[in-house]
Order: sequence, then C-alpha cells, then structure tokens
Amino acid sequence: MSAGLRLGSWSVRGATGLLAVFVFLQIPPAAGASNLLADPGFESGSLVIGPQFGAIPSSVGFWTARDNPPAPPRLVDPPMPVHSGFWAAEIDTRTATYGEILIQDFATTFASYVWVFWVYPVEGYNAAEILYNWDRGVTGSGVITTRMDYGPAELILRAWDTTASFPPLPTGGWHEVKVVANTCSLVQDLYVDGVLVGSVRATGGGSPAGMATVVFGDTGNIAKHGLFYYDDESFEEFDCAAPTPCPLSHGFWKNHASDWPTEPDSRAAADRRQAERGERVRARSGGDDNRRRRRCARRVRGETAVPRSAVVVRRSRDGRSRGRAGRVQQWGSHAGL
Ligand SMILES: [Ca+2]
Ligand SMILES: [Ca+2]
Repeated sequence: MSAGLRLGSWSVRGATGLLAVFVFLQIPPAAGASNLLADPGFESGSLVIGPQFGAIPSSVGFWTARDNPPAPPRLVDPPMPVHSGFWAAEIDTRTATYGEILIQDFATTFASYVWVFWVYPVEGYNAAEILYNWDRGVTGSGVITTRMDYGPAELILRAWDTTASFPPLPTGGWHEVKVVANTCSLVQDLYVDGVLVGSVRATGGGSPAGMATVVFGDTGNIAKHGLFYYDDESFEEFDCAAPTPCPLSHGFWKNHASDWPTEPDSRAAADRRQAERGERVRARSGGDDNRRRRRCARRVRGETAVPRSAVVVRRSRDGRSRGRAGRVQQWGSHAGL
C-alpha cells in the first residue's frame, strides 16, 4: 500500500473538490443489497497473521493482518473497546517501526458502493482505504478509490483522484464512518455518526469493478504511530445507473443543486403546468360549483364582495386599534365586519 504514500503524484484538488462541509443532515443514504465483507464484526474470533514483509496471500472471506513482532494486530474483547458482539480489532503502532494493516479481499460487480466502518480512535494516526487490483503489498500498486487518513488535526478523504480535508474524528469513543461513492456523479459523500459532513467531487478515476480490498491501519509498511480499534465493517455495492424511483437521498440533492435535472420546456410541459395551476386555484376556492353558488347567494342578499387582501383590524371599545386579527374570508361582506 505504498500507493497511498504516493498521494502527491495524484491530482489533488482539495479546494475545488470540496462541495459542502458541515451540512448537518440526519438522513442516511440508501444502502445496497448486502454486505460483501465476511465476518464484519470479527465475531469469528479469528485473525490470520500474514508475513511481515512482501506479498500477503489472498484474504477472501476472512480477515488477515500483517505480522509485526512482538505485538502484531490482534482481536480484543471487553474491557477493551468493542462496538458490538464479543470482538473488535486493534491496531497499535504507538511504539512500532513497521506498519500494521488489517485487510480483506472481496469480489465486486458494480463500481459504486456504500462503505461503512466503526472506529474508536485513542491517539495518533491511522488510515483506511478501498483499492482494486492490489499487488498484495509487493510494491504497493493498486487503484485506490477511497482513502481516509485521520489523526488529531484532520481527516483527509480521497475520492478517486481528488482529496479534501475534514474535521478530525474525536478520540475516546466509537464513531460510524460512512462513504457513499457514486461513479455516475463522481461524488463521494462522507458521513460521520449519521451526519453528512461533506462531499468530494472527483474529476476522474472512477473505479473498475472486480477484486477489491478493504484496508485498515498503516500504508507502505511504515508505522503511523497510533492506537485504533475497528468493528462492524460493511461494503455494499450498487448500480448507480439502474433506473430507480429515488436513487439518491434527500441529503444528496440538498447538497448537489447543480446536478438537478431540468425539464425540457416543451409545449406539453407548459400545458401540464397550466393545468396544475388551475387545479390549485379550484382547490382553494372550493371548486367552480361552490364559487357559482356563493356568487348567487351574494346577489340575493345584496352583499358586496371584499377584496381578498383586506385585513380585519380589531378595535377596543375606545376605538383604538388592537392590531391585525386576520384576513377576511375571500367572499366575506362589509355587513359582517
Ligand atoms: Ca464485534
Ligand atoms: Ca502492534
């Protein structure tokens, strides 16, 4: 995963890629069909330890950690931090020289996804990423589609070829981190604890579907120095081009106004809008029949219609105004005031 260290060679457009920061919405985006990660909460109690250097064998269907004597990554149970169940994974490189990583490989069909993981930062720095066609750590090559580097000062989110900076994850507690990566719009939305904190629009680099790897820990086999716990990981893919009634969330449209589809200004559309306006007018007045009956009743009683905008002014017994009391009904009479 030295690819992550070569971040500077990518096109970094943090300022222009940052679409919206601190937009506090509580509406999570729609999730995909199923979790492609096996043993998402480490409840098998099994963590395969791979070689400290060189290629890491395939890890489809289980979690693998790169060895790091004398204290490689491990699974922990209470009283150590566990988000749910009995087990969580620990990355502790506070005094380490070489990096630690926790990985799992999985096959994908679509390139868009919803990635969720729970992390408990204690101190220091760590990273998490999704990459495709990884070379198993020999040279670190691979196609990174999402990457997060987090520490005390900030959380840097990379979405394909673009990065942006966000506030750091608070330490001392569990946090749900969610990324919705949509290859149709080339936008990745970042949620922390259910709140949309911002979006990054990439200029390119949409991921290829196929074999992918999720990684937590360090990159380039160099210790970033930190203590972090992970639990309840999820990767759900979706077809962003599939015709669905509401493929994107309310939160997405609120923050991507420029993506709103426009309706062709055709004759049929104009006629439809005119018909809708007529329906609204009829609904407010009770319909044509009611309006006709009221008009006839006024003529019989000799009343005079009051303009719709007239305002009733309540007055006290000494004649002074007591302020607006409300609008008269559309067809009220002078005699009734
Ligand atoms: Ca667990
Ligand atoms: Ca360690």
